[in-house]
Amino acid sequence: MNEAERLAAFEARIHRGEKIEPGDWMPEEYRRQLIRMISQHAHSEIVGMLPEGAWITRAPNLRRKLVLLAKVQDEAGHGQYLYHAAETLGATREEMIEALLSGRAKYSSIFNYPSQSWADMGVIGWFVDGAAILNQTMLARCSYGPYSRANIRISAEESFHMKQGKEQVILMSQGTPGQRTMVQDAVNRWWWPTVMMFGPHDHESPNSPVLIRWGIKTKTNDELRQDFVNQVAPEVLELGLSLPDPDLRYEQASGNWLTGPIDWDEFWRVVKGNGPCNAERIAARRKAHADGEWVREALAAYAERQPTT
Ligand code: FAQ
Repeated sequence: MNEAERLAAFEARIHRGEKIEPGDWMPEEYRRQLIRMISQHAHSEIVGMLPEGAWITRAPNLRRKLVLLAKVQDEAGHGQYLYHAAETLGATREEMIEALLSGRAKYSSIFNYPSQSWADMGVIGWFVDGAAILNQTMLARCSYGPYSRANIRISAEESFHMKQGKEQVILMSQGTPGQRTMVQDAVNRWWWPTVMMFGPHDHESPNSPVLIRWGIKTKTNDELRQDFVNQVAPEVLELGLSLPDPDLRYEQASGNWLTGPIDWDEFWRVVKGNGPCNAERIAARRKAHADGEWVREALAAYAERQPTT
């Protein structure tokens, strides 16, 4: 088969709903896009441990501590599944980690915001994991087998994360005046960054057309963002909380909750490394990597001493 015939056969497989597996022929651009997306996703899970990890020692009781500990540990596991999925495409772990630690790699903008109170643990679980689930259940249907399967598992775990967060917000919104103030403040701070984390509007999303053509994304950034707002906005209002958007309104004709304009300048500032916590997040990952040096050395020495078969 020549190149054009290979591409046509590849696209026909995707069209039939078949999964593309690691050894299969694929266009170089399909491989490049997947490595880009999966490694960014893996980095997001690993960096995403930091805002919540900071609150493990300050959990108000043992049950909350256990739940938060399990959640943060799950995020580490998600990072591992995803790095493995990217490795099946030829990316090495060392290259990916180096890209993260040098600041070249992207990871989700959302994790460059600080977690300022215990209420943030509830709101992150509900909003951020809720947003991640919408994105990841879509990616669980993607055309690349290893990424699709990783997202099936991740989504199941995220759904527990989302529920524990929502439960906390519900409880705090019915609690003391102090707790209500704390949870309202967390909602105010996390709403817009979560709305932004779905990425730029469709007409400004350079990667979307090829990702959709090859079945990597099956919904666009704006479609997923709209699903999120439709799902979460009425539930937040139902709890007697407000959202920091004076233009938010329900549109009868479309059945959609419409937001006011998104501050894309803020989004790009954060993506380009100038958000409130970008430097702190990278410094924390560099320190963890340096602290783990002796473990990597010990593993390499152990592997060297094993008899070769
Ligand atoms: N942050 O052309 P598009 C989680 C970049 S996991 C930073 O629209 P695309 C779990 C984008 O990379 C959350 N950069 O890009 C958890 C591209 O730059 P590039 C992460 C962003 O790929 C919960 C440029 O802008 N999930 O939360 C962002 O078609 C709680 C142009 O954009 C994933 O990574 C952003 N928000 O769509 C953990 C899922 N948005 O690479 C702990 C997989 C866009 O060309 C606690 N990824 N950019 O230089 C995706 O679904 C997609 O990559 C999107 C972006 C939707 C993120």
